[in-house]
Amino acid sequence: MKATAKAHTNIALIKYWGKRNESIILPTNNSLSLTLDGFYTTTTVAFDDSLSEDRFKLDNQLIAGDQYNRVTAFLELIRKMAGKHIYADVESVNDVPTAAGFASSASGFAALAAAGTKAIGLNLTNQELSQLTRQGSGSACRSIYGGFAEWEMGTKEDGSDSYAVPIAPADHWDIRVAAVVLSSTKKKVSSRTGMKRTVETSPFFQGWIDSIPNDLTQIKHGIQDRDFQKVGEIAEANCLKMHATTLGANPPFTYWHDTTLAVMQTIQEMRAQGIPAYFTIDAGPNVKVLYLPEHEKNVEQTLINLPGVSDIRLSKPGQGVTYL
Ligand code: 2P0
Repeated sequence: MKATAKAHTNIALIKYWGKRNESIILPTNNSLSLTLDGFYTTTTVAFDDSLSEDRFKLDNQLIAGDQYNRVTAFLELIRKMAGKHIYADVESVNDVPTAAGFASSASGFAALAAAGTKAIGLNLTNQELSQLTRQGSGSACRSIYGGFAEWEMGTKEDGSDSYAVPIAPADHWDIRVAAVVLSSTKKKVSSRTGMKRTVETSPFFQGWIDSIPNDLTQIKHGIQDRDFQKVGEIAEANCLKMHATTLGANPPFTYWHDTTLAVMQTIQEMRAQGIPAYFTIDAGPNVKVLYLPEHEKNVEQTLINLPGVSDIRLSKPGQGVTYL
């Protein structure tokens, strides 16, 4: 009753921003991401009938509090599915540098879902696994697949049609992502709080939702055709629209810092000089830059020299969940 799984994090090119059901995590729009090989979580789950409660170790530290509660609530879903009332020992190792501003919850819940279901003897399809993973953390459902994946929001209120589907595998296209790590990254509004406030109060939220279908259609064509300019332009514009909704919220907020803006401007200047590079930003101040392999040196050199930038972490497209 023991299994180990590895899952990579992902970066959304069309963002998930808004929930219609907070308890089973149903989104208000489809989203689309690229799984990244540079950032991953490896998790071992061992169910053991001598345990009287779940145990969760992250990077060799015993975890209590909110993080523990989220893990044990998720294990409860697995136990219910399997019809077995048995506690687990969970050991996770994160190779997702927190400072890089990636949600380790994406790789974390994807690895936990895969290892947990296998350990308890459930043999799920990827679709079933993605649907389950979604209930741990929304963006994690996309990490079941490698390369490009789309999370279909679904229409049913029981969540049975809300899961990710593969769009193109990792070897379809060698597109790169640089995570630009800023020296000061204090985050004031969590993505859960930010999303909720935006849905409930921002007059720009409906405009955001209305713009999604066209962005999705266009970016999927761009991915199929390996059209970097098209994919980059749509991803950058989609990110800016998501962040615009936060300025309309009550109370208003932004995830951007001064260095965030400096990196955004630098990317736009690079483009003006003929180097194709585009940015995207999640619910935090760090910037992710999309570029093609032939421009890697130039992108890295330009960004590392900016004041306020402390590190650059490069990544290629990554694989979906694997069992070790
Ligand atoms: C995304 N983000 O699509 C978007 C873009 C942040 C901005 O998914 O509440 O940690 O666990 O479902 O997945 C961050 O939110 O939120 C996120 P929950 P999650 O990647």
